[in-house]
Amino acid sequence: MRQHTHPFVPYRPDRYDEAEMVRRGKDFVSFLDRRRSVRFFSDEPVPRACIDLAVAAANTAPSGAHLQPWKFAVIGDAETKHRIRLAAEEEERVNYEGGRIPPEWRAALARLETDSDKSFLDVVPWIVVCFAEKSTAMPDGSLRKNYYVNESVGIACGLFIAALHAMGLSTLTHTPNPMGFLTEICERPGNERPYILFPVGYAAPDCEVPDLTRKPLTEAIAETPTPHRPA
Ligand code: IYR
Repeated sequence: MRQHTHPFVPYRPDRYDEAEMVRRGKDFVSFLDRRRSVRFFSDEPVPRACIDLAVAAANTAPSGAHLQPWKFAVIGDAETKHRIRLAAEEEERVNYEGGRIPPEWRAALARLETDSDKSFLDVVPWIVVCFAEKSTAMPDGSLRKNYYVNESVGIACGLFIAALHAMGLSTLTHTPNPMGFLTEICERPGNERPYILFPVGYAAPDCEVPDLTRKPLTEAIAETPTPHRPA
């Protein structure tokens, strides 16, 4: 028996035979591969329960020292969504029309056809803003430092995106730059910093996305001194 200084519980994750492992893996990849980032949304209402479920999925993420340094602000009222749109567009006008995005970056973005128009922020039924907590306010008023905040919150956001996709919902990993205005509009405390803004809804019936492909596995798997080639 291992001796522990803190409580531990047994953990027995599901096991499958090899054929079943591959089948499940392929199904999962095919499911994820059907996801696309969306900029054309329907204004059709989405149940709040679905947003809560996506946050619940995010909330399962592994995190540094299990300190779970994320907060998700859920905005569904038209007035706040509009304030966010106006503030995001103001910043993005400086980026696109004021030259804050350098030419090389502009060139990389060209195929996405993005511009300073962020009208989707008015259209979507929900905006979810993920905030990262560099530190967390404790009940006694002290501040507890968090660890690996970017890694933890990034993983949580990935799970959030996957959960929305599982429910037939669409989103965009939107990072209006800079996004300090979200702290003010969402009335969040100073220990939190806006991390990603997610417009959430159904894709518009006439939604289009850039015709992009994903890089092949041979490029995703790094060369190492002892190569294990993809099967
Ligand atoms: N923040 C800008 C620019 C932008 C940057 C990247 I990297 C993108 O993948 C897409 C857009 C905007 O939201 O338009």
